[in-house]
Amino acid sequence: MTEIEIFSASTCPFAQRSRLVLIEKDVPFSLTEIDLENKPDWFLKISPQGRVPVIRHAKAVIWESAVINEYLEEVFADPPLMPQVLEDRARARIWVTYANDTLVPLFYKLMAARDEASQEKVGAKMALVLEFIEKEGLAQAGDGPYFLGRGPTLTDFTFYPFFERWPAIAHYSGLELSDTYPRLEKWLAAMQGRASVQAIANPGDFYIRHYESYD
Ligand SMILES: N[C@@H](CCC(=O)N[C@@H](CS)C(=O)NCC(=O)O)C(=O)O
Repeated sequence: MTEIEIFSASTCPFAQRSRLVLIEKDVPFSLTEIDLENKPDWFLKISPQGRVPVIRHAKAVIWESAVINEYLEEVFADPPLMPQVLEDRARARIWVTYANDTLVPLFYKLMAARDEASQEKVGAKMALVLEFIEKEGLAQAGDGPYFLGRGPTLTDFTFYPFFERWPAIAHYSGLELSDTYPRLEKWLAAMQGRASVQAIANPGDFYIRHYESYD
């Protein structure tokens, strides 16, 4: 039985976060792809801000990927994608907030930077963010490979879509994920090895084409 409907767009990193959580939890769902350039009227009635992702579960309509993911975690508790220890749960949320407040806006700023001066300026800020993730976020996980240790949590699925799109960042801004960030590389390899990620991953070229004229 289909329990959940998700309204999504294949290019959307926020929708990808929630699709990954649904797959990880093995929740039956139906997916409706929305053309964001040409949103149908019926979709605008479901999604108050006209954005994806949105899920519908019985009478509940929920949006904002971080909120959707917390909702899925509460309704479909098994397998858990949050740590059990309260302090660790708080830490997972700290990094979800960091992804949303710091990484994501800078990601789009860097994607939009198409001249050398702004690439250098925004690229330097992004390098600091990567270093912070490496030395403050992933370092606390011991041998990792995930943000909270040996098992993935909502935090990992919050960050991952932006790193799947990194080939486009590297292509347009020149900022590679080099071996300066060994923990980040190990984390990315662990994420790329997951069946959920492989089931819906797009290749780098897909994103290079998608972000060709981004501003
Ligand atoms: N903060 C939201 C962001 C969602 C978002 O920006 N979605 C984009 C696609 S990636 C969208 O629907 N854009 C269409 C629009 O804003 O008109 C979340 O985490 O779900």
